[in-house]
Formats: sequence, structure tokens, C-alpha cells
Amino acid sequence: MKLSLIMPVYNESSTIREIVRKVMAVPLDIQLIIVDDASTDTTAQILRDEISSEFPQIMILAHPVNKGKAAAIRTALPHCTGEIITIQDGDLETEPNDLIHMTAPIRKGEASVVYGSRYLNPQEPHLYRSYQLGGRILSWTVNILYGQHITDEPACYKVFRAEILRSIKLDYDRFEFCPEVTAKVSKLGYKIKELPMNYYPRSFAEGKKLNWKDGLKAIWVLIRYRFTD
Ligand SMILES: Nc1nc2c(ncn2[C@@H]2O[C@H](COP(=O)(O)OP(=O)(O)OP(=O)(O)O)[C@@H](O)[C@H]2O)c(=O)[nH]1
Ligand SMILES: [Mg+2]
Repeated sequence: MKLSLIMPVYNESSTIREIVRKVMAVPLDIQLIIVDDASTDTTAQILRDEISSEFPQIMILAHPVNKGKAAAIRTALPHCTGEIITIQDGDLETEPNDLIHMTAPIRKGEASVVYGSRYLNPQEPHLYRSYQLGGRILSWTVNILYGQHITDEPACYKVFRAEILRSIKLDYDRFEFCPEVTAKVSKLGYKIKELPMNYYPRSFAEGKKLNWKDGLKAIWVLIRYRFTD
């Protein structure tokens, strides 16, 4: 089974080369689609001048203006040809080799939606306590509102059987992707399977963009879709 990876990137010039090389070294049948969201650093240049010649098989798409992570995912979705789709951030917070075990339940037909969990990893590798608490609150909210049993709702690795992600209409443009997709797969009746993942957190100085306002918004998105379509 082919795995399509959607990589939304915004100002990731310091990490893009390394993460792309790591992804392309994963021993799976991989299609990588990178969406540059009008980066203001040299990301676009690196993609055009270096990555496209080193890896001509990678599809590189670009937004003329910044639209957000979820908008970038929507741009890439029609181009995905794999039976499995996941989102791969353009930073180095995740370990792409984790996708081998994270896609296994889908390849074996045992699950349709698999999320990574940093809490099922015994090292619990978190940088900011506030993020840890925020992640817990989001997971509880999902479990209470949607009857799931998850520990790490905002985890970066979310793996889907392709037709499920394609069947979902995504309304939001930015970091609301995670709560929106969690709400909608839950409402479709899918049980989310969680597996441990590695995590190497970066700081805001290193380019982290998600903040506490995104956490509050995520809770609102979860509540909203519980009671409306
Ligand atoms: N396309 C697009 N991607 C973005 C934007 N902002 C951030 N990203 C990308 O989204 C990914 C996650 O951003 P981070 O700042 O690392 O956020 P995080 O705290 O790791 O949060 P998640 O990984 O989303 O749980 C990275 O690949 C970013 O480059 C944006 O405005 N547009
Ligand atoms: Mg990240």
C-alpha cells in the first residue's frame, strides 16, 4: 500500500532539507507532496533549487498567499494517490520512521484511523508544561464529547485510510485541522487507534508556531461539531 504524505510548510528553511531526506529514507512506498504556504524565508527557494533536483519525484505545490496548515492540506489532497494518507510537519519534531508501525494497522486492515501518542511513549517528551496540559484537556474533551479513548489529540502524526480523509469536508484553514478531523472521523463512527510516537519538541525561537490561542480554538471546534454539522 502506498502512503501519501502531505507536508504543509511555512518558513521552515532550517529544517526542510533534513526532514525531506528523512522522509524519503523511510522504507515504505511513499508519495511526498509539499505545500509551501507563501513562506517569507528561503523555503521556496530551497524547494525549487535543491529539493526538486535531489528528489524529482516529490510534488511541490505553492500558495501565492499564506492560507494556513489546513488550507495546504486541502490543496494537496486531490493529488494524493496512496491508499493511506498522513500529515508530515516540515520541522524535525517527529521521527518519520514511526510511520512504519503507525501505518501497520491500516495495512493489515485492523484500523482506519491511527494517531500517534507522545504519552504512550514512556519518555513523555514534552518541552512546555502548558502544551502538555493543553493536550490533555483536548484529549479529555474528545473522549467526553465523542466517546473516544485517546491520550494525545494534538499529536502531529494522524494516519488515515485515504478515502476517509477524502470524504471529509474540511471547513477551517489553519491549525483547526486537528480538532476538526478528530470530530468528523468520530462522528463517522471510526474508533481512533493510538500508537506511541517519538517527539523532539522545538521552541518558539526554533520556529514553533502553534500557541495557546490555537488550543482554545481547538476546544471550541470540538464543541461546535459535537452539536452541529
Ligand atoms: N501551510 C502552512 N503550514 C503551516 C503554517 N503554519 C505552520 N505550518 C506548518 O505546520 C506544521 C506545524 O507547525 P508547528 O509550529 O510545528 O506546530 P506544532 O506545534 O508542531 O503543531 P502540530 O504539529 O500542528 O500539532 C509545520 O510543518 C509548519 O511549517 C501556515 O500558515 N501554513
Ligand atoms: Mg511541529
